[in-house]
Amino acid sequence: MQLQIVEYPDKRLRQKSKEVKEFDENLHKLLDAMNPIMINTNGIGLAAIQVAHPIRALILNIPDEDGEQPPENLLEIINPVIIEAEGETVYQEGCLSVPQFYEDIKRHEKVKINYQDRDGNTKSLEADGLLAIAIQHEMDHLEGILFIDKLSYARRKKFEKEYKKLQKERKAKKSS
Ligand code: Y12
Ligand code: CO
Repeated sequence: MQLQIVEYPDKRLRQKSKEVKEFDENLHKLLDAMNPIMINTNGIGLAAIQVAHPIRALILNIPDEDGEQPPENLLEIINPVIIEAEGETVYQEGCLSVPQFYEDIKRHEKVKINYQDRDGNTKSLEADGLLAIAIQHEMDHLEGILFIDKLSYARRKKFEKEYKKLQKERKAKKSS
């Protein structure tokens, strides 16, 4: 399956993703294809909508203390729901759909989620640290929300200006 990352300001990122009801080969093929894209682009999290599949599925692989992302650490999270959230933390986030931009974003420090695995089994996960932040970032994608939506008005304006310039430069580079 050939997948490409959808980049801001593509409107497809603003869709609300649909609940996964079929835990079949199509879902498995999509999840299997998402993993190499995430790893090869130095990502730690990727929602299906970022590869143009608006379903409530996301993958995460938080680097270990050596910066490695072994396949056994891969988390596949389907139809997640946050059932508990506490605390506050700020972390500099980035997103594969908003290349070359990083910004401090406030999130809950800890979350507990219920979700399903690729076979539809119900699971529960308590997360803190970077995992909790990444879960919240990826779950926002399922609602069509991007981390840049959380910036102040002034910061967002600055971002739009900088991002347009970057996009122009990237386009010029590609066509040269
Ligand atoms: C903290 C940090 C990130 C998240 C959400 C998941 N975000 C990512 O995985 C972002 C990855 C990313 C990777 C990049 O590197 C390449 O594309 C090669 C990158 O660099 C550029 O765009 C040039 C930007 C972002 C949650 C919490
Ligand atoms: Co993202």
